[in-house]
Amino acid sequence: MVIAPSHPRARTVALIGRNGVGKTSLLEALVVATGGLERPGRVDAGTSLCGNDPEERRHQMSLGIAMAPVWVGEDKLTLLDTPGLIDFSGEVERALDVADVAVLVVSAVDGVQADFVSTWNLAQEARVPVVIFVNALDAERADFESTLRGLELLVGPTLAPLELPIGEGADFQGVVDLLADEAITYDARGPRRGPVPAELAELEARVRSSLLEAIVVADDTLTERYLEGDIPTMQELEPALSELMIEGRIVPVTCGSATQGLGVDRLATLLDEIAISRPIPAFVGGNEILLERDPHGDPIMRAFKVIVDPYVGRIVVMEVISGTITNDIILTNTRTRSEERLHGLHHLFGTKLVPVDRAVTGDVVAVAKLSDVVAGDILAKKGLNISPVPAPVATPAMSVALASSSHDDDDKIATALHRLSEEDPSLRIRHDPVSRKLVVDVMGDTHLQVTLERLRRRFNVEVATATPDVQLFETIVAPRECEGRLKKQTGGHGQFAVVNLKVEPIEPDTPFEFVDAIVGGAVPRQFIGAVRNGVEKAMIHGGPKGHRVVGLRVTLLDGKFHSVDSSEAAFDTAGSIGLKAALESAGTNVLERVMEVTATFPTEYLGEVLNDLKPRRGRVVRTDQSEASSVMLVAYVPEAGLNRYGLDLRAITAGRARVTIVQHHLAVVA
Ligand SMILES: Nc1nc2c(ncn2[C@@H]2O[C@H](COP(=O)(O)OP(=O)(O)OP(=O)(O)O)[C@@H](O)[C@H]2O)c(=O)[nH]1
Ligand SMILES: [Mg+2]
Repeated sequence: MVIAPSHPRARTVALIGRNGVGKTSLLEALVVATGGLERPGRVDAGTSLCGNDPEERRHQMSLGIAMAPVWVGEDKLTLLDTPGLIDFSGEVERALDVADVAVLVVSAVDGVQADFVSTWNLAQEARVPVVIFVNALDAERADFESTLRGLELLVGPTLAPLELPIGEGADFQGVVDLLADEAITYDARGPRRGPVPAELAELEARVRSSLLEAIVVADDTLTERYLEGDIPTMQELEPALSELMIEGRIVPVTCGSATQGLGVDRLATLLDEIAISRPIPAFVGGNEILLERDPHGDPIMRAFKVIVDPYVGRIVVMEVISGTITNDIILTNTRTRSEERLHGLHHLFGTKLVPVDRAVTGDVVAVAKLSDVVAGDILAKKGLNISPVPAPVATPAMSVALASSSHDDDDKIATALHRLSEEDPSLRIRHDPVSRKLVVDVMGDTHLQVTLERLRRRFNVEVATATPDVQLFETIVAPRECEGRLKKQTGGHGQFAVVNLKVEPIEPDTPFEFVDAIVGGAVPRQFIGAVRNGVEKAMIHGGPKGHRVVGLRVTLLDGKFHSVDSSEAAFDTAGSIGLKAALESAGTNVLERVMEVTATFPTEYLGEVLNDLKPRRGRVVRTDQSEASSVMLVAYVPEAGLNRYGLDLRAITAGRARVTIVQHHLAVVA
């Protein structure tokens, strides 16, 4: 492996795109093309740098961010490989948070599909400049032209195709550089330049005009010239194109094959030219600002990923926001205010750690033995008051209850899950107080499956899963007066207490009300609290239908006591007896939780989203269409209909919905 001793500029590149388009293969090819590896490994043979943990191999897909550095000349680019399956889109968001530029990979076989659109949208939302790489041009059924048409439809006039493939499928040999107007073909000795083949003339003319249009549209002076009929030459357009690409105002398209290594060297050079260090949003002294990436500034770093390595232990991966970081530097974690010494900086080549002694602004380093640093933390020179802007919390797609054989196992499973969630922030663990079960929130079926496999392999725990219980409640149907009487004589002291209660329904969401209407000491003062306790205990214990009782006002109207045989315990029991009698004689209604669902998504999906709410017994409260292309929908939906809502909404809206779900009220089960 080539490791440059020093590197004045460092930046980060995220490889994004749908499942199986060739991101992990492209990372491998970029490392080879830039001299970091002699021969590429293969994802399908389990020999690639990234995507090689046992679960990744089993599922044949990337499951989390993986990385490797490449050097293009003196510059270092940290490549972040991301998973394509939508279950793991949280990882894509985290990579985009760090990236200076994103390579959006699309397969020339499948073209632009719904998943491509959702990844494109993620990059747009993160405001990361995008380069599109049309991959797999060597594959059978590769179709560059139709892929390009799909891209033109999605991206619009800012799409700037820089290259054309020469041949497709088994005939794929290289690319045409549209700016230089020359062909680059590849053989065993590498790339070779030559004239553009005549059979491509027609396509070249069309694609060059797309490129010309993209440059002209983004540049005012060129637009003016163009409108006056003065068409600039490609040589004249070149400087404008570079500038526009650097500013992220146009979307360049390049093409090639990751597994054949064709066109990949050109992508590396392009990335090096256009990636500039993006400023990082942060709170400084309480105000949100963009932190400039100053190589000569104070040392500041941000943690973005935690990895638990079987040999090294816990590793925190951090990007350098400003300044230079050297081995053994002491920085303050601005969240915990504790000082952290950075023993041992490393570069990560896939899973391999390579020690380095310094890291410059824009660089990414892995640091071991930082037990209190979590993803999102900022480490800075002592005295700097900088805190991170919290990342939005993704709504889980589904929840699953975990069943284990004993309580001891529960503790073990909870500990193991917490360890996994450090590496995988999309995994959330809760303890359901009613069913007393552990519940995990996951981003989809594959996410769940991988989590269970990791529990088994790493922690040796086996769990069964079940749909989480929906919590039900009950309340009295109508007001009722009842007596609670306890009279026992079992040798020595007896037990005696009588209470007369009026039990009436109130709003089920309001707290329990207890009214003391005793006059003349029918129940002595010191026993009134015990009556209330007894009533509350019976409510928690459950009504005639077995659910916790809520929404009651209980009035203690009257009672009787005995100077020797009455006690707190006796009045407590009498309170319980009285309440149970009232519930049984008046009858109860079962109540369920109704959640407020707030979803924002492109307006075109509104009809389908509304249809989907019907079988869930959802009631639309309002829709807000003040944003031109998206709609915000608020609906009340019973909890029972929501278990896989995140997943279904994602399918309906091609992953373009944001949704929050909070408890709103209780309602009688219809
Ligand atoms: N013919 C051909 N096959 C490719 C190319 N790139 C990738 N593949 C194959 O496509 C399959 C998936 O490639 P990966 O690199 O794992 O795809 P990915 O985008 O990382 O997939 P996820 O991690 O699941 O999102 C593998 O079997 C690769 O060998 C290519 O350029 N040409
Ligand atoms: Mg992959």
